[in-house]
Amino acid sequence: MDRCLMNKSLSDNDVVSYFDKVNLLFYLVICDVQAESGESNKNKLKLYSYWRSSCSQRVRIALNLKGYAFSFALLKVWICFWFFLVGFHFLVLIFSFLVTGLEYEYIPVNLLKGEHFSPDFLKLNPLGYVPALVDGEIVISDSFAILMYLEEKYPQHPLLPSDLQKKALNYQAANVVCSSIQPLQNMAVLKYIKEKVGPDEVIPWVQSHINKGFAALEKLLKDSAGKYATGNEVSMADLFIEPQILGAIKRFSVDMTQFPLLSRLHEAYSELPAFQNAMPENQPDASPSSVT
Ligand SMILES: N[C@@H](CCC(=O)N[C@@H](CS)C(=O)NCC(=O)O)C(=O)O
Repeated sequence: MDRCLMNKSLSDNDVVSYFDKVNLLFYLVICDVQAESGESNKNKLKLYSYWRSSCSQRVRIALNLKGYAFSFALLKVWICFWFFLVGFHFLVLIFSFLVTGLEYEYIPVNLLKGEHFSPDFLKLNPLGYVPALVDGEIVISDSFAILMYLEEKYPQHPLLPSDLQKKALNYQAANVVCSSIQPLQNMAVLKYIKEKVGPDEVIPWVQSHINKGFAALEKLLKDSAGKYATGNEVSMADLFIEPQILGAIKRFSVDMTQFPLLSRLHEAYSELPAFQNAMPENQPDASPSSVT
């Protein structure tokens, strides 16, 4: 077989050796890009997480999204390159890049066993809450702070739109969830209500706060929502909304028919791999039989 490549006739051997060199070059370029993007820092990025924690889930989605965006950028480069120079022989390798997110080490913190109050974990977050992210010397706890950190360090797949109004809307929707809903259903709060008020009051308490927050989100997003909360791209608001909807449905039996917009968004999220992989049941520490 002869092949004309860059105005030069090549024998079979030439093609093979050219092929190998190009392959090696690509491998090195990819390692370099991965190092830049943090994908190779497997030992560096550590997420302290609990499978059922909605706050941890926000961060897991972000880590997945940031990785997927990176992979799709690489995919385009690879497809063009191999199509024009070599053919489709190695296209299959590309797909391995599609199924990975930004790599991180998952460190489970079992809230039911009180591991979040261990001296070691309290060094990471003095409040004793998951998630916490460790990136080398940098320790960040609080999902909002972590997402802002990831956003700046890994600009691929931006979580915040450049439009100022939409950006503000993302902050507001995220904070409806992380300030006005989730803290009111935290373990410590539910334990207090159960013990001081009565076990039958726990679910009505949580439902009333979720209903209030979800009603506000429906109004807040009604003019801005596209396929997702603030348009047709996934953005920060979505990362807060989906874990809260999941908890509302699975743990607190909230009637979602009251919230048509949020129900539609929930459907859309369920189709996205970055959201699917971040689901509680897909985490290494998942224990479907346990109850929080
Ligand atoms: N604002 C914090 C809240 C963190 C938080 O409340 N985490 C929950 C799990 S979603 C937790 O660790 N709860 C333990 C407890 O209540 O003792 C964040 O967004 O990360």
